[in-house]
Amino acid sequence: MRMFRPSRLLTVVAVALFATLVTTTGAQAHTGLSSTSPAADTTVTAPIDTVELTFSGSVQLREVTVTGPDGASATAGPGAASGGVVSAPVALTMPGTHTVTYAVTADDGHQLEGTFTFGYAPPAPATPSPADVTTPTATAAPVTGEPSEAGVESAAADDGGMPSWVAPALVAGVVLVVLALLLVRRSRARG
Ligand SMILES: [Cu+2]
Repeated sequence: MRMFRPSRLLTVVAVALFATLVTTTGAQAHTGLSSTSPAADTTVTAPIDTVELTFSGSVQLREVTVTGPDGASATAGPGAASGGVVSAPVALTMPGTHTVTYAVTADDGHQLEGTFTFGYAPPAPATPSPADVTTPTATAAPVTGEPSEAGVESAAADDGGMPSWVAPALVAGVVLVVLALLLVRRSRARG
């Protein structure tokens, strides 16, 4: 009988150790970050207005920040936590890597902190429109702005070297001469 006692003791110890292990493992299922939107290390091509972090349990928000490629804040307002979802309004203005940094307190009292990044690569319809705007401005500027010498010179070149005022002056001169002749004839006819 004495021979079995040490083995029974061992069995009890083994069971106790196993139970402790199981209990500890169960307690280690802490709240964690389950997913994010945008997903970490992905690139969005369309503008988004919210970054969301989904945790495996309820959390209380301590801080959430989103910074753009230039390091400036890309958040458009204060973040909020609802259950296990933390959301942060954002306004993405710069293409490039954005960094999301969060700090929450899980319901089990543990502090969770972390960071992840996502890229922003919007389509570029912005490139043609500034060109369209610039082109008319550039062509309109010389015409309306300085019509003096540049305009006269280009007109002169088009007329084959003759200054642009010559033709109107000739016409005016001819008209004056004709009028003068008519007046002279009329006055002679009366007299
Ligand atoms: Cu925990």
